[in-house]
Amino acid sequence: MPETPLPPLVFATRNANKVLEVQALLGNAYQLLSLDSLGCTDELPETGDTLAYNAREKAAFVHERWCVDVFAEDSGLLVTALNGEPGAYSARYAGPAARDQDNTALLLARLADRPDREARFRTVISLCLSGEWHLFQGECRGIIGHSASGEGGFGYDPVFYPMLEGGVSDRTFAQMSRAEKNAISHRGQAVRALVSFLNEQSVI
Ligand code: ITT
Repeated sequence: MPETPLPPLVFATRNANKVLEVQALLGNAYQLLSLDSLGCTDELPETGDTLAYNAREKAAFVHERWCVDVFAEDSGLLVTALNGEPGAYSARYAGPAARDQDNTALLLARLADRPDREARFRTVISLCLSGEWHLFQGECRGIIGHSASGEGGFGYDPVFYPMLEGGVSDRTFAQMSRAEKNAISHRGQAVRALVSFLNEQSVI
């Protein structure tokens, strides 16, 4: 019997870390296509100041050009003592060409004399399926440490201590395995909501 081809789904991102995290959650139920495999070399637009706007803008850009089922996500770190900064600007907090270390260093500097270290990561996923739009979200609360710890993950992971059921974790996201992070992370929650929606649509 020939195998039924898996439904293709494009993940509109240029962030290879995100693809690895999402692929682990999707398992083998989809043919997760990258922008490269579509032949898309354009820079994805991200012009809004909210995560929801940017997620939809990225997915719409791909949908309009390739007419494929596609999702995009936008994530950010919202720090309470900084009135929700860096938020939708998380990737560019220290400037347009900022590296993860630059952004993290700026965050630690801005929080240097602040006792309130509360923060949350937030993810919004925008899915265009058969021309219909859907939104999924996830959030993970935690505390910003005073210095970076751990080699894993990306972005602000080395300074983020997630809140667990029994209290704040004694390890940053960067000190956890990908599976440990996925189980509690903002992106993990949003992707599980996406997968369960796709299951309900009998797409799998
Ligand atoms: P896209 O191609 O999907 O846009 P990106 O890296 O630009 O990839 P975002 O626009 O979602 O990603 O930027 C979010 C930034 O927020 C990202 O560069 C990190 O600095 C931070 N961030 C998002 N998720 C994170 C996570 O799980 N751990 C640590 N930092 C994260």
